[in-house]
Amino acid sequence: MDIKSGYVSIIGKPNAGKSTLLNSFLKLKFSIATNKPQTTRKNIIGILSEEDYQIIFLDTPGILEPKYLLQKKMVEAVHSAVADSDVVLALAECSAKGVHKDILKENLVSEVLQQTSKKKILVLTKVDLISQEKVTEEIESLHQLKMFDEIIAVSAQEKFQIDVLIKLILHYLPEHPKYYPDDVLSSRNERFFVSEFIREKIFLFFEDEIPYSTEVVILDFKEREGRKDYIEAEIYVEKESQRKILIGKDGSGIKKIGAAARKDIEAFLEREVYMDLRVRVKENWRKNENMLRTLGYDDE
Ligand SMILES: Nc1nc2c(ncn2[C@@H]2O[C@H](COP(=O)(O)OP(=O)(O)OP(=O)(O)O)[C@@H](O)[C@H]2O)c(=O)[nH]1
Ligand SMILES: [Mg+2]
Repeated sequence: MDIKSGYVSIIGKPNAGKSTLLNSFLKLKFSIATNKPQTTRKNIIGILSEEDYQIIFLDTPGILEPKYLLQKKMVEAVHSAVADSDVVLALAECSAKGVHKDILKENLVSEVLQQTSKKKILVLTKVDLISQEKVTEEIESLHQLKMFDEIIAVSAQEKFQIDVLIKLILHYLPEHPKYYPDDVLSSRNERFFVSEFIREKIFLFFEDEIPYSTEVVILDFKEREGRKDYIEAEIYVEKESQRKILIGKDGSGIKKIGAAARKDIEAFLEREVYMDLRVRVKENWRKNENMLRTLGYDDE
């Protein structure tokens, strides 16, 4: 049997729907997704294996003009994902007003697109928010630009056109044996997913600078005979005032994060866990090269 396999990067502006799209390809809550921009910070590999193909998706951080070292590393992660891929999915989100075409203008995303000779598919996301007529009109005018090999409109939320997009990707993938065994879902380990599920709750429950000043570190994660898995995690913030806000009155904030994260973690791991969660101040971790390296921002 001829097998097709390859790498497909998912890129776009913050909040375009990249992580939600990856989750709908894999039919799993996998990459964290929230209504706040810059939710994703590191490339996330999600592997879709079927009998005759394997697609290795790379979900990337939203591209923005970097203001501090962490954001610079997030943009570097996008460049490395594109360099590693056979096909690039460039996402542009729809809203009631129309398609957000900023990725086609002079900015970092269009730069990435122009620099690469990879096959490019323009994916209009959140098409449930716009009328069919308007989309057809937009697609026609976008075809005139001749920037993309294909253009397709999808809705990850409504599971609309996801299968069609997979077929389109397969058309451009090379014949190649599978890179990973069928049961491998990601190159990231369980610790990584645990920390992401905790970080997602902070993005969901807290506002302003708090989510952006936060990092989650797993200190210990062990399986215990006859007992629940034990997870010890620390949430880093940049200031004492942020630590107080996260902990909340009588610990209500941290309890809420822990309870919600534990639900997702248990669903993902398919087993029960006991979680010990603390908050610690690490001044300026977002701007410190050594800290960021320790936190894994140079990996993958
Ligand atoms: N209506 C609608 N909303 C969607 C759809 N896909 C994603 N969203 C919403 O858009 C928001 C952003 O989604 P994400 O998947 O986190 O976007 P992202 O591009 O990964 O964002 P960053 O990681 O921050 O760059 C979330 O609130 C999603 O629920 C869709 O198909 N329809
Ligand atoms: Mg994301």
